[in-house]
Parts: sequence; C-alpha cells; structure tokens
Amino acid sequence: MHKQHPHHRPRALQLALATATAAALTGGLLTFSAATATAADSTVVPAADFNGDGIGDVAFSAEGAYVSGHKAAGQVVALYGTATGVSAAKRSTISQNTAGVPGTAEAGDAFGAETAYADFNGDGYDDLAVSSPHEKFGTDTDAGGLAVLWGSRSGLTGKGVAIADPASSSHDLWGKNLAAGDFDGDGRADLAVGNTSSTIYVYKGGITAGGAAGLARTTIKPLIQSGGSARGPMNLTAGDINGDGRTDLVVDGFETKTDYGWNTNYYVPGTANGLSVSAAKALKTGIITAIGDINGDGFGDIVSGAPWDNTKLSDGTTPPDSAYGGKVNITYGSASGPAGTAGISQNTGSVPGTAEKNDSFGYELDLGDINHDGYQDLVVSTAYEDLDGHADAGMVTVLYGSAHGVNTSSGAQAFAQSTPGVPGNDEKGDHFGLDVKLDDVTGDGRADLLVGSYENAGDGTVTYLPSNGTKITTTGSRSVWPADAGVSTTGTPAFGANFAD
Ligand SMILES: [Ca+2]
Ligand SMILES: [Ca+2]
Ligand SMILES: [Ca+2]
Ligand SMILES: [Ca+2]
Repeated sequence: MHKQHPHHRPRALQLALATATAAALTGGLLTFSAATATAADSTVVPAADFNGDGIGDVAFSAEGAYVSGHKAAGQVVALYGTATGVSAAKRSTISQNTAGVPGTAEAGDAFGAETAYADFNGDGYDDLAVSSPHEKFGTDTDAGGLAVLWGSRSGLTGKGVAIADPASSSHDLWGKNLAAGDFDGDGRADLAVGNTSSTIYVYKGGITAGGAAGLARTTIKPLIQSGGSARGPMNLTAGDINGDGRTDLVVDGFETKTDYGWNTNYYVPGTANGLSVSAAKALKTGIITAIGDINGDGFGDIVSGAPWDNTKLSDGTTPPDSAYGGKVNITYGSASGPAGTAGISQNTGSVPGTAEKNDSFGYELDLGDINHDGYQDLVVSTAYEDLDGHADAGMVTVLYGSAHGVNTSSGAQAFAQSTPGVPGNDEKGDHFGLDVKLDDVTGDGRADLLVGSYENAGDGTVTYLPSNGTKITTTGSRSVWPADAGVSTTGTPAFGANFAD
C-alpha cells in the first residue's frame, strides 16, 4: 500500500515492504521515561510502556500471519522489557480472535499492519492503536478497521475498542497510517489516522471507552494526492520540531504541484488549536521518517530515508534529494520550524559501506539515545545491501548524534547477520533491516536496537542488540522467532516487518 516514486519494489516482497514503510517509520525517539508515551512528548518520544513497570516495551506486526486457518488475517506481538532485554518469554501475541479484540480474524485483513502507541485513556498504561487496513465491512471491501487495545498491569491483553470508520463504504483502507502525539499541547494524547484520501482524521483528547475522541474529532487536508490504493499519506510521523511543546506532524505523500508527483514530506505544526495545514512547509523527500533532537538544541530534527537511486527519468530529470544507493535527508529543527539541511549516503565521510545501485540506504531508520549523552542517535537500514554474494542480505548502520548533528566522521557501527555475535547468517533476501527500532527495553536509560528481517522467505525474525551504555553491542543479543512467539510460519507472516512508533 505504500509506493515509492519512481522506484518499484520486487513483487515478491510487496506485502512486507508495504507495511514496513507504513508504520516503520514513524519515528521514535526515545529515552525512556516512566511516564507514558505522550506525557513527555516534546523533542524526545519515550518508549512504550504497556504494563506500566517503568521498562520500555516494543510492539510489532505479523500482518501476514495465518490465524485459525485464515491467510494473512494478521497478528501483533508485544515484547515486554526486562533488565535483560526482550525475548519471547514475556510477551503478548494478539489477533482479532483474541478475547476482547474488536472484529474477527478473516483472510487478508492484515491486522497489525499499522500501529501507534500512547496512553489514549490517561490511566498510566500505554495503549496500542492497531489497524487492519484490508478489513471488509459489509459491501465495503478494503474498508479498513481500527482498534485501540488498552494497556494494563498485565500489558496488552486484547481488551480494546473499535474506532469507527468515518467514511464507511469508501474502500479506503481506514487506519492505514497512524501517528500519536499531543498536537494541541493540552497534555492529552491525540491520534492521527489516514486512509487513501488526502483527509487525515485527528482524534483529540484521547480515546474514550466507547471508541470516540475524548474531546473532538477534526480533519486536516494536506496537499497530497488522494485516491487509489497508493494515495493518501504514505506515512505520518509525530515529533516536536519547533520545540513549543506541541507535537508537530510530518505527512509523507505524493505532491500535487508537478506532473511528477514526487514523494514529498510536509511539516504540519501543532498549535493550541491542533495541527495547522495553513502553516505547512514542504521538506526533503523520503518515505520513512524519524523525529528527535540529534544536536541537543531542544528542537526535534527530521530524518527521512530516500532509499531510491538518483537514476534519471526518461526526460532527463533526476529525482530530487536523491543519491546513488540511497540517501538520508536531515532537516534540523528551530524555533521557527524546519531549518538547515544535510544529506548522508554510504559514501559520506566514514559511513560504513559503499554506495551501490539498489542498496536502499535509508530503507528504514529510527532515533534513540544509545549512550545517554542527550543527543539522539540514528540507525539506518540498507535492506537491499548485497553481502558476500548474498543478494539483498541487508545491514544496519548506527550513527551517533552530537552538538554538530549526525556524526559521519567517527564512531559509526555496522551490523549484518555475518557480524560476529549477531544471530544468524547472511542469506539471499533476508533484508536484515526490514524495520529498525531504537528504544530502551532494559530500563537503564540507554536505547537498545531491534532489527526486523525477512528471514526464511518471509517468516521474519526480530533481532535484539543491546546498548552496553556507550555503544550497541552483540553481547547479550538474541533473535525472537515467530514460532517462539506463537505465530504460525505457514504462508508469509512477515514477523517483525513493522515496529509500532
Ligand atoms: Ca514495560
Ligand atoms: Ca492507557
Ligand atoms: Ca511543535
Ligand atoms: Ca535539534
């Protein structure tokens, strides 16, 4: 459902990639705080804490999973943080057949394809908004479904409420994009919801026990293309770019000003009245975005991956803001919003690897403070990197934040499955880095790295690589497999293709 322009992905990977781009991106910054996800939301977005024990938790999709024999009905998995990180031992695995979850597992629903967390009912436990974008309602094929699953002392149990589709009968993949934040700065979590139109619905003041907006439901209509399965927003990313304590939104979609319809990001600032499209500004291109304060100046910085090559179109035009092998575009925040920009490829400074055609550097990315120095650090995946003859084995790169922004001259780290200590091996089509997440899941205030891959032809796996306090390390690393987490490997579950943000 997410399409890059002008580059198209191999057919075989469409399912996983579509969702990977969907939610994966919406940035997450992190620095753990015992507060709930939106309470401290400004330039740093805390990790989710679904069970309220003060240690960060992670949730991710297995939207292609069989449930009770129904192909691609979909599941979500939450792994709860412990002093020794995350494993399958402490988790919830939830489908629409789990007691309390709205709806019923049916073939092709893709429950879990997009997720976003915040404490939507203000009870101190983070909750998870989960969509099933291909849900059918009556005659509305691909209507889409959306639910909020409530956190509790036991974490996510399945207990939840449906959020009704305001445009029923539109075949519009309701909920295909989600972002949570406090867009009006009133201290309560808001939820932005996309479909295939250019209208984004914003639920203000949390979500009630009955599935309504706590305060009001409003809409915004940014200048992106509307209609068709690939239109509407491709990604919504929340963060505070101008440092005013109100969450801003970056909307990714196809621009309407030129015939090219370039993939473009728009900065939509939060105000006392909520998100203001009239004050929107166009940003650098990219699909997956993360927002966080990389240079420690108190303003959230925008990082977007433009993984396509800079290949000229037939008319000689080069895609904007692109680089051979893929590029990460950075726009630093300021009191007046987006300010200075920078670009990074594998050929920049001491960034590990070499830019090669179709590497897809910037395929996924996330921010988090690995060493607790107050500068958000960046993980970037190169999901199509070929390694030792294994096509598209994939790798991830860690670049550290500094007062001068992303440090590309020293301190970088790179991990593939062939890196000593990383579980598994490089294999064709593994796409190590199908999604990435930097969140503290040990409670030490340092962000740990989680990497999703397309292991074993789409079974998928999640690899945990902890922070040792100053760096990401392989010591204590482990992989979580679908079978360990109660997810069937029949078909293509794409376990770990999409982390909640
Ligand atoms: Ca927790
Ligand atoms: Ca809650
Ligand atoms: Ca703001
Ligand atoms: Ca900054």
